[in-house]
Order: sequence, then structure tokens, then C-alpha cells
Amino acid sequence: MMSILQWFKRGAGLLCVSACVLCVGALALADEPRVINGVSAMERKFVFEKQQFTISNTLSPYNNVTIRADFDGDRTIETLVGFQAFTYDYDFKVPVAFIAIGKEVRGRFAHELRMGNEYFKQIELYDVDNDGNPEILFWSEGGAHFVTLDIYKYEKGSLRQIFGNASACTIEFQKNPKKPAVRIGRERWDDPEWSYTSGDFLYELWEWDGREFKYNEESSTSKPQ
Ligand SMILES: [Ca+2]
Ligand SMILES: [Ca+2]
Repeated sequence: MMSILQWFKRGAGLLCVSACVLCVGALALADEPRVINGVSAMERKFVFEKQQFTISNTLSPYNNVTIRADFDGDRTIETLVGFQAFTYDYDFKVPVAFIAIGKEVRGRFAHELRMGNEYFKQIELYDVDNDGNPEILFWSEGGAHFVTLDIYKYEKGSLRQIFGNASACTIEFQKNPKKPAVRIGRERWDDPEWSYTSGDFLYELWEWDGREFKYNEESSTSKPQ
């Protein structure tokens, strides 16, 4: 069976995944990659913020997506990839999720990286600021059901983060064209009967006001954390 290194060397199968099939959950990882997407244009080992990372050798459709679209409205196509990587903290292998975006030129991928939580979960596209260009919703996970949502706007060839938060009590993006919002569940520590499985969370609501996500105190039951 072909090893992942051979796949990378052969630059196999750049596959364009449409935005409509992007809700790919982080399920059990396959032993062998079924699809190698845009990460095949990257070096398998890379440095981010002075630390070395390695792209996972168990890439699959569940932890690796590629999207080609015009993210900044300049009428040229960028490639966005989300993928699983790892690094070492002393002797401990630490998983880290990433996104990378940039232009593919003559087989090379000039990209900008951003790090998420430990495990890649999914990427969604949504035009948060209603300018006709999609923003990037980068979902990643950590231990104990901890889910991180980072939202980026790609403009003038660069990523700008417009939202970032995390919760162990569910975090939900509300696709309201007039007022997109993020609802972040919080623990109900003052209720001795409460547990994570009861699902009755306190929550913060962060609404897009045309320029940024703002905490809506009236519509929230928890202070911002
Ligand atoms: Ca573009
Ligand atoms: Ca937009």
C-alpha cells in the first residue's frame, strides 16, 4: 500500500472540495489517507511561530479539507486548507489543527498559517460582513469536548481574525444574514444539579454589528469570559 510520503512526493490528487460538503466531522481517522488535498503542496514539516510542526501522516477527509475560492474579491483564486498536524513538547507528541491560505503558483503554495485547538474539526464559509466574499469559520477541538471557533477575514492577501472563542458547553454559529451571531454555552456552576450532560447551559450571545462581533448583554445569560 502506498505510504503518505509517496503520496506527497507524487503530489497526488489535488482535489477541489466544494463549500457545500465542508461539514466534515472529526470522526475516527483512517489508517491510510483516502484523499490528499491541498496540503500535498506544502512541506510536510514546517515552522510556525518558531516551533516545528509536522503534517499528520493520518490525513483523511475527516481531518483535511481543501477549498479553492476567491476569498478577497480580487478575481483570483486562493487555496484554503485545513489539516491536522502535530508537534513535540519535550517528548510529548501534541496534536495541533491548522489552516493555511494562499496562492498556488507553479506547484508551489505560498501560504499564511493560523493555528487552532488540538484537533481539526471542520471549516465552514459564510459571508459574515455581507461584502460578497466568504469569511472562514475554523472549528477545532481540544480535550473534554472543548470546541474552538476562530473566524477569519481574508483581505489584501492577509488573514485577519474577527472572532475567536472556545467552550466546553457547545458553541454555535447562527447564520442570520441580517445579524450573524455566535452563541457560546457556559457552565452553570451555581446549580448543583447541573452537569455537562444536562445541556442546560448559560450562554453568551455575540452579534455582528456591521464591523465586529459584539457581546449582547440583554440576550445573554452569562457574562463574557
Ligand atoms: Ca482572491
Ligand atoms: Ca465577507
